[in-house]
Amino acid sequence: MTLKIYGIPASRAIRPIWAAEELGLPYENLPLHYASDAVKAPAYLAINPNGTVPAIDDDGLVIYESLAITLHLARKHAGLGLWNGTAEQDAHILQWTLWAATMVEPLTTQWTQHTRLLPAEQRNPALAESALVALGKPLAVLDAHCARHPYLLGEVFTVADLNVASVLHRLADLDAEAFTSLGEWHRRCVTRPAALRAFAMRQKAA
Ligand SMILES: N[C@@H](CCC(=O)N[C@@H](CS)C(=O)NCC(=O)O)C(=O)O
Repeated sequence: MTLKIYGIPASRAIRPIWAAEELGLPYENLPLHYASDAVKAPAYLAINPNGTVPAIDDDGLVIYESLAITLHLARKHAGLGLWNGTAEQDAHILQWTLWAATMVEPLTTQWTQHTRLLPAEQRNPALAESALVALGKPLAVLDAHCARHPYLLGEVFTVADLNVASVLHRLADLDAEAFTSLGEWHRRCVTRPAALRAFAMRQKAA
């Protein structure tokens, strides 16, 4: 198999898995758990020196950072459904991807850590709450955008939608309650056949 995706589906590895499913690419998933010794072992550190998942080996090209991986796959397979290859599209794809990585993901990570990922005794409800309050601002921006366009770049689903929707995944139910347009856009993204195939892998592995 020329495309190897490292990381269990119940991790940020779901992002490249979803992208590969959208693009119809054959791939092999190597289900390394992020909390296992294997991600800190020399063999894997040679692939991703951060000791985190995901990483990919795309026919010898090794990349880490989940959102960079999805951008790479979309560009390499331009025209297959995640990017049509125009400079205008590319600019907005980068805008939304960097927005999600810098304005949203640190807060969603803080919220997730303190609501479900950390052992109960280490969770701090005040930190969960302050992340949620701070998220109100970027989510209102996204909600206003989604009220005017079915997808982030307009009429068609692109890798920008995949990246932003996957960063927001854990918050989806809350978003749907507070931000109607955002919730509808998110549902459109995560009920795509490729998304459902990717998420089914997560459930199967759980
Ligand atoms: N910014 C990185 C974050 C990667 C990351 O933190 N992955 C988590 C799993 S979702 C992990 O491997 N954690 C293990 C650790 O931090 O030791 C990306 O998007 O790929």
